[in-house]
Amino acid sequence: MKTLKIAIQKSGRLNDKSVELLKNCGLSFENYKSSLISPVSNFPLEILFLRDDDIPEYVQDGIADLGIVGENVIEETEVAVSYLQRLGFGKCSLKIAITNNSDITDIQGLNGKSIATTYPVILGKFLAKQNIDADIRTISGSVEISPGLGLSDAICDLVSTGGTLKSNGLKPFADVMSSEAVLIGSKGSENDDLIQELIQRIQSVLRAKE
Ligand code: PRT
Ligand code: ZN
Repeated sequence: MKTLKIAIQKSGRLNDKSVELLKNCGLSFENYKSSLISPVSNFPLEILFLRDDDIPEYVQDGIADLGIVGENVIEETEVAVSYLQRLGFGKCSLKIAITNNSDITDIQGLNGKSIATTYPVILGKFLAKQNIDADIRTISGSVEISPGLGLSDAICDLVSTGGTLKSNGLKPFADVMSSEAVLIGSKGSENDDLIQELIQRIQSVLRAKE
C-alpha cells in the first residue's frame, strides 16, 4: 500500500496548530523536533517537518503529496498546487504600512516611493493592478525597522495584532491580502481516495470546533 507524505512547518507559528490538527484527526505520531520525518503508526502517512518557505515547492514537485502552509507563502512562491481545505488558523493580513508622520495620504501617493518587503511577488502584482510605480526593496527580515532607518518610505508585511507596527511608529495603510493556513495537495491529488479520507477527517475536526 502506498504511503502519503504531508509537509508541515518544523517550528514557528504554524507548527503547534498543524500538529494538533493531525493528532485530532486520530493520527498517531511522535513530534520529534530533531527528526525531519515522522511515520504515522495508524495511517499510511509520513510527516515531513520543513521550513514553511519550502513546503509549496515540495508539494508542487510531488515530493510531498500534501502540505499545510500559509496562503501568503503559496502566493509568493507562485506554485501550481491544489487548494484542498482552509484550516482556520494562522490568520493574518499582508498590509502596506507607512510611518505615523508620513505625507502619503492615498494609495496613489505610493508612486515614486520605496516599499520594503519580504513579499516582492505579491506586492508587485498588487501595485501593478493599482497602476502604481513604486520601488520594491526586497529584504529578508526585520522589515518593520526599515522606514525608521531611512531605508524605505513604507513597508509591506504580515500583521496580526498590529503591535509590531505600532511599536515601530508605523500605521496600516492598505490591505494587500488576507491569509490563513491551508491544506494544499499536488495537482490532481484531490482524486486520491486516501487523501479524501484525510480531508474528511480534517473537516470533521474543523466542524467539531465550530
Ligand atoms: O522558519 P520558517 O521559515 O518555517 O518560519 P517563518 O519565520 O518564515 O514563519 P513564521 O513561523 O513566523 O510564520 C509562519 C506563518 O504564520 C506565516 O507565513 C503566516 O502565514 C502566519 N502568520 C500569522 C504570521 C503572523 N500571523 C505574523 N504576525 N507570520 C508572521 N507574523 C509576523 C509579521 O511578519 C510581523 O513581524 O509577526 C509580526 C507582526 O505581528 P503583530 O501581532 O505584531 O501584528
Ligand atoms: Zn519562512
